[in-house]
Amino acid sequence: MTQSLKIIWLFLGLFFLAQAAYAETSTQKRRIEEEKRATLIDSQKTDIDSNQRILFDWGGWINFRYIDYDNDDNDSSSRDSFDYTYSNDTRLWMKAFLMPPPDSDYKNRHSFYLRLKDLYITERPEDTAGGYDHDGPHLDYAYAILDLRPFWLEIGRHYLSVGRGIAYSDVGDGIQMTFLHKNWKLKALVSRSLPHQDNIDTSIPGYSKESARSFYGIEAAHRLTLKQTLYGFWLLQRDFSDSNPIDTAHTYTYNSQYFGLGAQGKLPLDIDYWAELIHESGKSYIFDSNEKKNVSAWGLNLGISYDWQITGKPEFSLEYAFGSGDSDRANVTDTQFGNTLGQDKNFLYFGYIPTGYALSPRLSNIHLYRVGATCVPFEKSPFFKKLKFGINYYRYYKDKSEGGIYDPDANVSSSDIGSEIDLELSWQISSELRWILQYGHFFPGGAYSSSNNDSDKYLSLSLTLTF
Ligand SMILES: [Ca+2]
Ligand SMILES: [Ca+2]
Ligand SMILES: [Ca+2]
Ligand SMILES: [Ca+2]
Repeated sequence: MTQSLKIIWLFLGLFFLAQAAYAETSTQKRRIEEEKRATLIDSQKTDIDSNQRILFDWGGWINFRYIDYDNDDNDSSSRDSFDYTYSNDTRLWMKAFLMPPPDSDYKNRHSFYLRLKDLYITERPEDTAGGYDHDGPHLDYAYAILDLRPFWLEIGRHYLSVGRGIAYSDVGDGIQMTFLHKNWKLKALVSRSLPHQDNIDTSIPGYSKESARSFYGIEAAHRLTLKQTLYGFWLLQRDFSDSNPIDTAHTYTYNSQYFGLGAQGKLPLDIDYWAELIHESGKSYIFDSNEKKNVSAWGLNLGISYDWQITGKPEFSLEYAFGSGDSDRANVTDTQFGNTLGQDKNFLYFGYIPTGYALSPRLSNIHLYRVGATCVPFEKSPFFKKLKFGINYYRYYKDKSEGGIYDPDANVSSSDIGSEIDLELSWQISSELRWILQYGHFFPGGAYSSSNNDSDKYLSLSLTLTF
């Protein structure tokens, strides 16, 4: 057995030795899926300089993960209902490219990509409320890209988004058309939520693995200079979800639209920046009275980051994110315990923004401040050159102190939600093996009552094999 194989088995062993709590909230599931998606993105690309007319390739990706979660309930005196999980996620992909003839003026490249997903999760010991969940095998992606330049048509099941992906980003069944001309990029999309997708509103009967929402979006981006891009988008979300069993006493329909403006590029000293402002409007229902109310909400994300070009590749970032809240809403995603009075000012969105490992809040009724750094400390070492260390510090405040946030335990009327420190150690051991450790510690603030303000801890160990 080689030295590197021994080390791999050592890390695998750590999976089964570590003991502690968990079951993911939907924001945690989403972050994990986004991180997986990022490591799979290369499988969707191809080598442009090939001389062959038809390229075909396939491969696989297997992720083993152990997650321990402690005091999701912020109460160390009561047993955690979420303790820990083991998961095994397998993705198999294939792709085919139809390339232009060599030495021809015709440059169009059409492609097809297919990916299957099979996720198996074991939650806590079987002698308690835990159990198994087998999600799959599902069709993860299946899409074709038709290159009709200056138009590109993407058809099928794939990842769609507008702007930075906060208002909307998800895998959906849909069509997207992109038009590129000089410094302009225009796109239009229509998509439908996936079958078996959980409803964002967990108060609707049968919310689990049942959701029916459609998204219609347009976006225009203009590159002003090589270093500055401005963009704007409009997104319409229509809710066709039904309660199951049918609940005639309550209406759960949540229809919304989003208008966004953004900019990204470089500041002096080569500092990267991004800025996006989103206004949400729409209609939601009050649970008890079934009164229809207007939604009027805001989202904002601002950030800068700097890559220092020295040994160790240090990178620093600063970020602010905001999602407006409603003072009479206890729950930020549901109709029940949702808006009870007047306008619904809660920002509810269908995309993603990273908000940390442990508290992992939605961007609703919250101000989030983040400062972070990453580095590659041993880039000169042959074995550890792809070992990367990252740290993030988060500070969270409520927008409306009387309102609730994504964590139901933060139910005291105080704007101080608390702070969190997240650490990540990732190591690309070889081209086939990647190991990641993530640890998050959330320190609750005044929004937690004195009997419910113990720290949340999150620990994840992950090993990914690709072939
Ligand atoms: Ca635990
Ligand atoms: Ca909590
Ligand atoms: Ca507990
Ligand atoms: Ca209200």
